[in-house]
Amino acid sequence: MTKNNSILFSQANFLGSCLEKTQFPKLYLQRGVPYPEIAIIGRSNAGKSSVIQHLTQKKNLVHISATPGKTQTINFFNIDDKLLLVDLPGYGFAKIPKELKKSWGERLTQYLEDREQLRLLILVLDIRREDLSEEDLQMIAWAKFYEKKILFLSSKSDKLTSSEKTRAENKRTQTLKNLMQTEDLCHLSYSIKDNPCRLSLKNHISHMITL
Ligand SMILES: Nc1nc2c(ncn2[C@@H]2O[C@H](COP(=O)(O)OP(=O)(O)OP(=O)(O)O)[C@@H](O)[C@H]2O)c(=O)[nH]1
Ligand SMILES: [Mg+2]
Repeated sequence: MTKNNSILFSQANFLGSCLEKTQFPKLYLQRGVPYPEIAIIGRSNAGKSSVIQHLTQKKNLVHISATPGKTQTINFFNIDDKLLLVDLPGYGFAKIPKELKKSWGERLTQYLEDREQLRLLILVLDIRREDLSEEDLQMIAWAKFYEKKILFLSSKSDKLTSSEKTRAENKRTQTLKNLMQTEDLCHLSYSIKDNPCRLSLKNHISHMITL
């Protein structure tokens, strides 16, 4: 029997913006099974919210800004009444006050540890950055420890020439293979200016999570 597992991202509705785990939405499929969840994570300004907007093709669903630190809360979206997509505040933005930074870190950790239904992490990494940040490495270590799947997205690929892009992709794939200690990983380049990227991301997501 073949099951249609494709996620179309044809409907996206904002469910709420919160910081405390008591406020996280609780949506259930039949028999009390929570909606599976995908979280988009990465450095501030990496392009996380832009990926959500591009994927859902819905204007004004998320806040996008050239200034880092735009998304400051955890934002939940209902996708096709099948799953939740979560836009997380970015890490690594130097200019936010120390106290706020600390509480973001704690809240991010709280989110990650609370959401058993988290099926997939999409780690957004600006393709132009040669090295992964300390926080990126921590995220990868966390995902490995909790056996969460990760899809690596090298964002803003339109900012490089085709040869620079190939070089950056290959180098990063190798870095990620070393870190994950596997040949079997999912690493895609992404540009919000490119429709085939969106289709490819949708296909990969549909393959990586079971509904
Ligand atoms: N050229 C180009 N610009 C992009 C792309 N993706 C994102 N951007 C730009 O990068 C900037 C940051 O994008 P956001 O989506 O707000 O980044 P974010 O990761 O959500 O940032 P925080 O909410 O601060 O953590 C914006 O100016 C976007 O327009 C892309 O694929 N190509
Ligand atoms: Mg954002």
